[in-house]
Parts: sequence; C-alpha cells; structure tokens
Amino acid sequence: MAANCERTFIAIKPDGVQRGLVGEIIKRFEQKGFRLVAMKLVHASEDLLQNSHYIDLKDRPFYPGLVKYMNSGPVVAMVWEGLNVVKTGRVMLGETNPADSKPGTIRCDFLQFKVGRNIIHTASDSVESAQKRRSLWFKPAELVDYKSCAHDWIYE
Ligand code: IDP
Ligand code: MG
Repeated sequence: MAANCERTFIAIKPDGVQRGLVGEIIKRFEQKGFRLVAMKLVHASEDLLQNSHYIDLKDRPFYPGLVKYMNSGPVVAMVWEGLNVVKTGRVMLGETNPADSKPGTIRCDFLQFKVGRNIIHTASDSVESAQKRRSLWFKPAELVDYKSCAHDWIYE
C-alpha cells in the first residue's frame, strides 16, 4: 500500500459527542489534509467494547469504568487516511492524560485533566493494530474509495 494510503481508526468518545466537539475534531483532520474513508455514529455494545475493542486492557483496574464510559452514549467511529496518519493522528490527539498534553492537541485544547474522560480514541501504536481495530467497527464495504480533489495539492 502506498505510504500516503496509510489508514487509522479514530473514535470520538461519548463525552466528545455530548459536548458538541464532533465538528471541531473532524475539522482538524480535514485541515491537516487527511482523507475521510468511513464514519458512523454508533452506540457501541458492551460485547464489542469488553470482548474486542478494549480486550488488551481487561486486567487494568480502570477497565470496568472505561467500558461503562464508552457504553454510556454514542461514539463517532471514523477511518482516516494519509501519510503517517497513525503516528500523526496520535500527535494530534495528545497524551492519554489530558494534563500531560501540549497546547494544540485535542486532549489539551478541550479538556481539563481527567484521564477517564479524554474524548477521543486512536489505535495508535502501529498500522497493524489500527487495521485490527478498524475491522471491529467497519465492514470492508463501508470503507469508501474516492480520490480527494485536494490529493495532488497535498502530496505534490
Ligand atoms: P490512549 O487512549 O491514549 O491510547 P490507553 O493507554 O490505550 O490510552 O488507554 C485506553 C483508554 O483507557 C484511555 O484513552 C482512557 O480512556 C482509559 N484510561 C487509560 N488509563 C486510565 C486511567 O488511569 N484511569 C482511567 N481511565 C484510563
Ligand atoms: Mg491506546
């Protein structure tokens, strides 16, 4: 796959949706020049959250609270594409703990300090984990292929 076709999974968590930050967050990814490949508003099931999405965190003390938080309302699940989008998406989000996030990042600009309410998710450690996470939320047919008219202006 071409480097500028890298894809990542991003989700705006229930607090981000309830606080009306969906447009602001999408705007940042659009302005950066990433291409929106898929998006849906979904109330994630406990089964998806517990047994798939957050399975790696199941032994952590905050796991039950995390599942409850993510299941407390709708989330906006998205797939974004572009050069280094996995790593850059992580930088745009900021640190897990909003208090450690730098100005200009989503978790710094829209949050005070609570790690348990950090408005946005990314599967950020690798392209492979992003792909694995994406396939839990989207069927292949839901990923939309089109060429952005800005593509050649962004990538030369
Ligand atoms: P990340 O979302 O920045 O990748 P992870 O360590 O993968 O962070 O943790 C997943 C999610 O679990 C975090 O986004 C946050 O919602 C929650 N979480 C992580 N650490 C804590 C904690 O110490 N207390 C409460 N929730 C936490
Ligand atoms: Mg993580």
